[in-house]
Amino acid sequence: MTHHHTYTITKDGQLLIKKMESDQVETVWDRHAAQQPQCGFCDLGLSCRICVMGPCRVDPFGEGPQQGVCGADADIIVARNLCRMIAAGAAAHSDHGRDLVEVLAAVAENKAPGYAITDTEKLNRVAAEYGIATDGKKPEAIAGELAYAMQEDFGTRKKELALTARAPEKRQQLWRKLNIMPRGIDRETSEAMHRTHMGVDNGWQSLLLHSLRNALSDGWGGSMIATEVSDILFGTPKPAPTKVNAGVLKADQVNVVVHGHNPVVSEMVMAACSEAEMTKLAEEKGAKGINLCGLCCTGNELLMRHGIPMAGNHLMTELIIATGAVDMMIVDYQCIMPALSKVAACYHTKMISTSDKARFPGMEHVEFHPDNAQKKAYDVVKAAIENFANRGEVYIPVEPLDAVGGFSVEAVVSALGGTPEPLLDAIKAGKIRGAAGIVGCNNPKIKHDYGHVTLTKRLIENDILVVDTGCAAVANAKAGFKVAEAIAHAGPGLKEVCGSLEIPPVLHFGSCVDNVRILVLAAALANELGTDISDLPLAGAAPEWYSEKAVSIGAYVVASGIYTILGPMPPIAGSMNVVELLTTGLQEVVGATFAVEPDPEKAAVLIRGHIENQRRNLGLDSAEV
Ligand code: SF4
Ligand code: MSK
Repeated sequence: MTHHHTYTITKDGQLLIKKMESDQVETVWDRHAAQQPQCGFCDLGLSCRICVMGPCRVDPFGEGPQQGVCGADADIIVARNLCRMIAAGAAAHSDHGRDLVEVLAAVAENKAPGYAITDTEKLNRVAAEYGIATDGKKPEAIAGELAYAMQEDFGTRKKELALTARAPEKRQQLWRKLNIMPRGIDRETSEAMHRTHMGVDNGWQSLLLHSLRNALSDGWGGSMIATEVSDILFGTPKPAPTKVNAGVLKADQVNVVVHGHNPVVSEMVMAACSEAEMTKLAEEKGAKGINLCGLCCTGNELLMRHGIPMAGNHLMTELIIATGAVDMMIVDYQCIMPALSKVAACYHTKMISTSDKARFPGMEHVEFHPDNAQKKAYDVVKAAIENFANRGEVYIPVEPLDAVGGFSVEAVVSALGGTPEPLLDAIKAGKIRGAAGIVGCNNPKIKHDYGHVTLTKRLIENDILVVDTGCAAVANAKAGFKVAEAIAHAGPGLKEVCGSLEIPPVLHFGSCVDNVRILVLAAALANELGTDISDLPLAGAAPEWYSEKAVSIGAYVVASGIYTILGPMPPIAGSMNVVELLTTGLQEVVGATFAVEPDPEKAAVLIRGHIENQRRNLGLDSAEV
């Protein structure tokens, strides 16, 4: 029954799985095993329950029915299902972005106590991109106008989203030509739901093209707004040291863990935790202080901007509770397994949900809004301190590791001396062969962190710079790739460049919405070279993805011109037409494709091959020979 070595490569994970086994508490791996065999029709994307003439299934072996009750065939059903996955992913990121815009609007009206405009330089820069005059205006006035303009991006009044202007001119023209330039953020998601209703868009190609537009409305719209407004409100990240893994929990302090995605809640929790009055209260209760740690992406947000320690990624979220050291876990939304409250009930951890749109059975609901978040954060942190006395046995199995986070594009460019040129020079000279973005989740179908860490190791060995986000970024930090000494793992060229810049070979770019930082950097490099993103020696990978958001990310990255490898297979294998279009046909359309490769060793070979190919096509290596 002991599977802890096959489930995860991490030491803290292995030891905590063992502990949960002996505590007889179920984990995500147990539930995954209990689901076997998972439905083959759904796995292939061949089941449809869009209407109530169904549910329908298409037989992959050609013996049973080949169409649903309405007559939809395998291609239509697969494309429609994928389209809905992307719509859900785009909706999640974009709604996160909207929540930030609402805070920005409330700050402008002085109705959001505790929140403020932190980066006025960025406020002015982004406002200018929206055509807002900034001269002589107060930051609050600019913020109000910017929030209004961004809200228009969500609606139907625009023909093109404002921030798509950041893409290289050639890319914008291509999107216009293909009719996939995103118009309104909500509009594209809403249209995806309309098209996939029974009896609407039954062209699998046109459905997939719209999905690219929908994904672009996330990448160059909702997510980009989320990142930019987060920087404006909470500060643009700069490199800062931090600590990672389950060892960041402290036996003698009140441990407050934030989990979810939006910094709107976690920033206020952080402010409350650092109040002297709270520390005093914690000391009165016998603790040495308050220790705030993060999980998943809201943790990444705090890590990027403030160096707050990171307890773990997606598949660590249950295990962290099993330490018995978490006095409170505060969640907002996305990637929060409803199982967490059941796990928490076996220990002393108090679970708090905070968003009106994300309820969980077994959690106490304390609703945060811009006007009350500061006060609510005080209330919950006080309750966390009270809960310290209820602790039972505590098991913190490892010591934390060092890492550096905080690589915004602004920080990277400033490390390079104010322009991306030195990075381009290093790429041109072949010292750095290219760059890869490694992103996305954990998934019990892949050994925890093995996909991220193995792929990253192979790429940096071969002089490919890695930038990462989300749970991949946490995996790589826990693997020790995010300290200056990690250049020991890098190939000679990457070692030289990172060594002289004093940066690690793997750069923490942030949370899932921060994948847009990769787009912005790629666009800057392409613009500097006077070319399109699809010509650059770049690649993307989501080695352990699980979520609908990850499909939307993959789709906007490919539609932006970057070859992208998925670890787990998306549910599309039931239609060879759809598979063919996504893995081959898209090259002709957007200049990039998807690939699927669950083995990270093989994925590394594919990425190296692609990057070398791109270099040859750009004529970069001709001078060397
Ligand atoms: Fe079946 Fe067509 Fe309804 Fe889907 S839309 S459930 S294939 S009848
Ligand atoms: S948290 S979307 S499991 S990366 Fe962004 Fe991690 Fe994936 Fe959630």
